[in-house]
Amino acid sequence: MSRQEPTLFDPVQAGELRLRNRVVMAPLTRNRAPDAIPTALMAQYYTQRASAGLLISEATAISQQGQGYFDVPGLYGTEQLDGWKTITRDVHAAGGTMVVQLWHVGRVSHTELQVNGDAPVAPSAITAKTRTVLMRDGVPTFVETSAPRALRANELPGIVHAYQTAARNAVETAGFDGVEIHGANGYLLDQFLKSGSNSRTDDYGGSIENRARLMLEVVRAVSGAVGGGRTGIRLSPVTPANDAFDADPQPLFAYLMRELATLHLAYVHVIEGATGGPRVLPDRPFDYVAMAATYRRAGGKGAWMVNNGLDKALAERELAAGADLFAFGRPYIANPDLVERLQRGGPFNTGDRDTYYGGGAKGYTDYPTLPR
Ligand code: 8OZ
Repeated sequence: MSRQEPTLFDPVQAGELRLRNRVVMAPLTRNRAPDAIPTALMAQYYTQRASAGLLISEATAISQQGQGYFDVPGLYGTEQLDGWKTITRDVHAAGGTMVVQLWHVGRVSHTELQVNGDAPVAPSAITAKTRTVLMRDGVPTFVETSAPRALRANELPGIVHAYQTAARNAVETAGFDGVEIHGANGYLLDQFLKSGSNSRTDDYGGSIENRARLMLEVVRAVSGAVGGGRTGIRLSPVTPANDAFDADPQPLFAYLMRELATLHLAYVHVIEGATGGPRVLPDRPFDYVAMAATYRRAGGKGAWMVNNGLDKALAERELAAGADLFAFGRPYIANPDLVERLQRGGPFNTGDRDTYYGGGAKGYTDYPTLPR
């Protein structure tokens, strides 16, 4: 008898994480955490979505220096950890599994959000051609990012340590099942990785090995603290988000895959194409099949998670091609019961863009589920 092929709705193991299905809620910035403290409303929002195989939290700052937007949550204060603890308790009571996304924005920030109004930090003093969002008279407003200063090499151990501390607190104190290192979308670790934002001449710039060094130090420190089987990483090889650019990404990500394969991670999460945009960029070709094959050939056993513009049919094609987990972003804003809707073939609610970032319950916890 032939073995039954798994479906999107069958359980799967990702490192130490036993997931009840393969549908993942992608990390989604929603800017509803005043003073960086997670709220009861956020607990309601995540718990509504707990039928996902895995919930990945919105990007969450590991330190004040890692902050880049108004009202995004943190993991570096007692009240922040207490807020998350309520959320993970409620998600677990609903049978869900949840990791927190560890975030340092690097140069994608503004002096107003930094300690003492300092310049944001980056691999090099190169301003990102992008904007952040600050609150102005109660209205979320786009502003140009501030000019960053280059981190000194002797500051980098402190940054690695901040990731490690945040990860430990996330699991031991806040009750998360694991962590996802945000290595994508033009934030700090991606800034080090890519040639467009890193012109350093020390051990952290220049060659592929050097540009990948900080990210790999962070992965080792975090997985050392909470276990590789509770650690995932998110990558975006060619996204133009936040002015990210690498002149030759294929060998860069091949090197990363060979290194990550040795660290026994829960999963590798790959944004295919432009974050929230086209999956294929004519001026930025990239072979994701080759990237995954390099990881597997090097012995990588983590789950392979794909993201960007998925619908059921595309997720099923990627499943047949060997991917294990399927991260849905925007569909999860408007469909708390997305798993059931995918199972039934729809219908799907459409999200209201005006309430994506900031605000309260409207456009956040008020999307209907299907009648049972
Ligand atoms: C949208 C708005 C602000 C931040 C990312 C953390 O792109 C984000 C983000 C997305 O990874």
